Amino acid sequence: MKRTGAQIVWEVLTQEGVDVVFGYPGGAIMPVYDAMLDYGIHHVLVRHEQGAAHMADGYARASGKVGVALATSGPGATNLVTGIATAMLDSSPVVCITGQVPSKLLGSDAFQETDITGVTLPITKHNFLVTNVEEIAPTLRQAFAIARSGRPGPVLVDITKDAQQASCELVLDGEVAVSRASLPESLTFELERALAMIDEAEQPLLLVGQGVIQSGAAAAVRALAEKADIPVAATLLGLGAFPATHPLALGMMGMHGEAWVNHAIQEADLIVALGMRFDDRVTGDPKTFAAKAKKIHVEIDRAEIGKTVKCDLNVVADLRTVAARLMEGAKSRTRSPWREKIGAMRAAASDRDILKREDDGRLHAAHVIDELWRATDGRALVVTDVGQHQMWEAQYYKHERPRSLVTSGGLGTMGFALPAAIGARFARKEDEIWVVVGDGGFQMTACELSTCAQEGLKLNVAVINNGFLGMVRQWQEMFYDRRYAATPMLSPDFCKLAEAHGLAGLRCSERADVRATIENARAQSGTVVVDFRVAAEENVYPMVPSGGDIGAMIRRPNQRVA
Ligand SMILES: Cc1ncc(C[n+]2csc(CCOP(=O)(O)OP(=O)(O)O)c2C)c(N)n1
Ligand SMILES: [Mg+2]
Repeated sequence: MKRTGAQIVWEVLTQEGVDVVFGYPGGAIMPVYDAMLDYGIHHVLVRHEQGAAHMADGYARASGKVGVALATSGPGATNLVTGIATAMLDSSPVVCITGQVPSKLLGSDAFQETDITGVTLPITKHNFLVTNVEEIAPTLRQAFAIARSGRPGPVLVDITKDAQQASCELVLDGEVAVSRASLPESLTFELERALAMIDEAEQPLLLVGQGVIQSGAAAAVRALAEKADIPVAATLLGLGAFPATHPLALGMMGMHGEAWVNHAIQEADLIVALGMRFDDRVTGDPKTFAAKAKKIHVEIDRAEIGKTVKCDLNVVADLRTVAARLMEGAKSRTRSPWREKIGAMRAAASDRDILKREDDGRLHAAHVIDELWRATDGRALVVTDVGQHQMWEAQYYKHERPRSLVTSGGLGTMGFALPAAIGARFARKEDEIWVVVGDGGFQMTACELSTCAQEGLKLNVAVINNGFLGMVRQWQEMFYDRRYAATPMLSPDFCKLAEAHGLAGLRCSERADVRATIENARAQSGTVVVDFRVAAEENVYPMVPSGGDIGAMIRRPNQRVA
């Protein structure tokens, strides 16, 4: 039976198992929108296309499935760009479908024409321009296969309006071939070497990244850590890959990592990096990073090998398979001296913990996050924005399970949290979701509150309101002589903003009221925005100055423990 290109788009989405798409209509995508009414896929009307890309990304991160965003040509497509770049840097499987001007107008500066495949070339895993109806089905299917295979990433498919309107026979059979990372025989040598290096090490560490979560290796990694008695540190995106309250869990590494984690990395004689890419926020100066350690890198993307840190052994393969093989082959042993050494470093750091300081009468973000963790029993899905609040969340919310934290790491995209949480809401219908967002980032995409209202969604939004673009202010305080250029920020009344959208708003400025406010928000059926008025000039510690030695952290000024 013949179908139009627009119908074929929905046929393929249906076949791919897509149950929700996030988008915004316009001239060049109207045929696809018209055909949508005849298909059973739920469409979420966003308020800005950036939101559509973040929602698709949040859906993907929360579910492990491919998220889909839809937009028109020109400004619709370019509004997706920040969201696509965010998904690219964090390896999130997203397919963006954009309408394009009719093929006979391509290159003529037609109304709302932008060369979006040109624009997104460096920020997509792959992209396509489709001008022929016959190519729509095979191209879209390939887009899904590319987005989810190997190291996942965003794929954009730009379809001209005439291709959407034309008709052809639809054939949807057969597998779509994509190259898959396999574990060739030759890797046996690498695995044996890795096992020997692990066994010889006295002070080894496992460094877990998002790849552990995405490849489904978390259980095997945990078993490996337990069998070989190896402490585990996580990257920001690796939080949740290993249970935070496990005795071998050390916490987050890097620029705002825990002091004992960074010291342990500098003391280690072996690091086994699993599904992480030695981001500069992790390594600081790569020359001084883990200088005493031999290094093993297990990674699916060959392009990451040796990019910043040269390792002694590289294993380019599917992490789930490698972790299972390492777990099987590892010798059972204990490493109590090493664990005790790290334990002592941890104890020495505890008097700098913000929660243990004498009550100065002010509400701190750490109080809010700690209460949130306790109130939700560590089981919520937390979606964070970018800034100080993001780092406090990473430090104080203890993530026990994979996919319990969604955050923009690589690109550090302010405005990510609210739309990403909306996407996550569709992926995780049963789970409690908390958005942790700064007063600055919230204002970038707060228009999506209207989407929450229209869709009748339940989200809890904790605005950590410090009256500043806090993370930039912190750098100004530390490195620019406290000259606060363009960081004090006036915000609207967030409670009234919520109310204007038909949603509930709550305010909390006292430490004693945090728990009751959280419970109040949880008890309401719709989306609630909580304006937590926190101390203005508080800093995230420890801090490794950009490009510095991770062992040389700026520490919180020591205060007497109450
Ligand atoms: C889109 C975007 N613009 C600028 C920045 C630079 N930046 C990083 S953190 C930050 C401040 C964030 O302020 P806020 O949202 O209030 O969070 P806080 O740090 O105060 O917790 C800024 C401006 C960014 N990361 N993303
Ligand atoms: Mg702020």
